[in-house]
Amino acid sequence: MKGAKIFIESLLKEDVKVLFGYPGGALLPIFDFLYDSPIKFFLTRHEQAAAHAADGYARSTGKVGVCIATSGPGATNLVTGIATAYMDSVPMVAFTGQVKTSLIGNDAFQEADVTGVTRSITKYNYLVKDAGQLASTIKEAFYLARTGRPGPVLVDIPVDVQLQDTSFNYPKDIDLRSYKPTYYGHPGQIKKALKLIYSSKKPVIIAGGGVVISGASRELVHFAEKLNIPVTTTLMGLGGFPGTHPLSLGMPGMHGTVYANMAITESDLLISVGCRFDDRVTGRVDAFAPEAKIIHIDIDPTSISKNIKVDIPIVGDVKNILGQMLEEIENKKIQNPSTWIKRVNEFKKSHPLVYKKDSKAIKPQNVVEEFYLQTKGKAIIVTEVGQNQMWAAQFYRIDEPRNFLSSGGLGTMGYGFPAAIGAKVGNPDRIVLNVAGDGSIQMNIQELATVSTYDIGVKNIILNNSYLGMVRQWQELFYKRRYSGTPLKNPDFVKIASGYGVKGIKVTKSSDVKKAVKEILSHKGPVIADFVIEEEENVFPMVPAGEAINRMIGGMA
Ligand SMILES: Cc1ncc(C[n+]2csc(CCOP(=O)(O)OP(=O)(O)O)c2C)c(N)n1
Repeated sequence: MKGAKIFIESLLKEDVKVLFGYPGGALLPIFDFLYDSPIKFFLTRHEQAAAHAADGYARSTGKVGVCIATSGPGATNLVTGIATAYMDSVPMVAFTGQVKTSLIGNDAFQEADVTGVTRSITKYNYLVKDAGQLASTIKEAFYLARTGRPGPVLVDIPVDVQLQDTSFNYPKDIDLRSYKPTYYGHPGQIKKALKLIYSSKKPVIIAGGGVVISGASRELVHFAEKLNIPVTTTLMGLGGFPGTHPLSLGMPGMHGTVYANMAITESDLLISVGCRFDDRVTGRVDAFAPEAKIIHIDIDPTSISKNIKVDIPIVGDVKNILGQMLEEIENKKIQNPSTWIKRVNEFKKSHPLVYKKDSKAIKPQNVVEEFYLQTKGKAIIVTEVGQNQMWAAQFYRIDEPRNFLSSGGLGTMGYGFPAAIGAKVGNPDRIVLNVAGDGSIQMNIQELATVSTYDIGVKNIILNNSYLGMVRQWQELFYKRRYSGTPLKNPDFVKIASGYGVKGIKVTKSSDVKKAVKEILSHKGPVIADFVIEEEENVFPMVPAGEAINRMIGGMA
């Protein structure tokens, strides 16, 4: 069997149904076999978009996302998408074509050392030099991508390897001696942690992306309810604990809720579940949870005490560990910290998320709220990066895991639209909204061609403030309103949509928001909606960079 055919057969063995990518000379043999394979291929209009689409597919379905690009510029165009997936622990396998093995290192036409380039942004990467190694390499790549702390794996396949004949044997099992993730928590550590929990008076759970990835939401709800502990969910953890649950504190950190940040600051015990203490969450590290002992549950031992020093680490899969803890506490009497819950609820009441309503100018928060109401909180929300991302996180309350997709770690503008394409392909019956800024949407706006070609009903909600809003906000607050490099002269988005054969709609008055949202949601196909919003609206509350998280500005009722 030819290497190219082995590639297709191996993907089928991995149950790959969809592939996002872009062809080129170094991939011709593979694309020839793809032509009549059952794998559905989606041609994006830029390789970066193929990587983000695979990422959105993976985050929304829990399956491994797969993308492919040709050698040289095709491969380097994938880099931002791979780095985005790496930072957010997304299971993805990226394939790249490579020049002939005999030409590698010769500065051949369209040659790039893609394994070198992606070494620090992949969980692992391979250059396959012999077709005899292809099947086992693909098996390993998928295994590595989805197990342990998931992440992107890249497989670089020279064109002559794709043409080489060999026999096809797809390995059944895998045994990597140097890769043995820990899945269950150490019983001694669990006992110690529970002892600390029983004696705490002001505990807070901080739930991160690990809860979503490991599918631990139900366990987390049981755990929090049983012990009556409030839960704050990071941007990556949104939906890992229901946003509408009475114990939910919303998001912590830079644009988190006042009550989440106050609860963390006053707490005597912080239980981190699959959260890696990103600096956007902690603010000034020495003032973060200053009174608290910290329990840190994480599958990745290198995350432990990396940003925040912890007292009790428990390494393993958070779903298993919460399960282990729930078994242990089964019949124990738990002290009910009702005074603490009362205090937290007072914070919630006195400092809700607010914004100034306006009868004329459209408020971005109101647009998000209106979508929340009309979709009954059931949409998959994808975001771009900037203010749009924060307004989506604050005002669309997410109750289910895998329903909020956002580039948290890398903060990649241009992520949202293609990731929404991947999410819609993986969940064709769901409403998929991409909450976007007028800057971000233009980073991958060419994907209108993709949604038009395959009729992928993604709704792009542009919160159009004619600025690179989040940067402008910092310039307003910390650089004397000197708007350097942030004003945007935008195109007519409705005309652009129409050029691609996509429905476009422009909304300029706040009184039209409700009707417009209804119109957008009732259209089956893709939409680009241009909401012209208050230009200098800010995201509040805000913790200035490097400040303690209880030193918030703005947004107080
Ligand atoms: C690829 C990339 N380039 C630059 C940035 C820095 N950055 C962060 S937010 C932002 C502004 C985003 O503007 P827009 O998409 O219009 O969204 P808004 O903040 O106005 O909602 C910029 C430039 C980034 N995150 N990603």
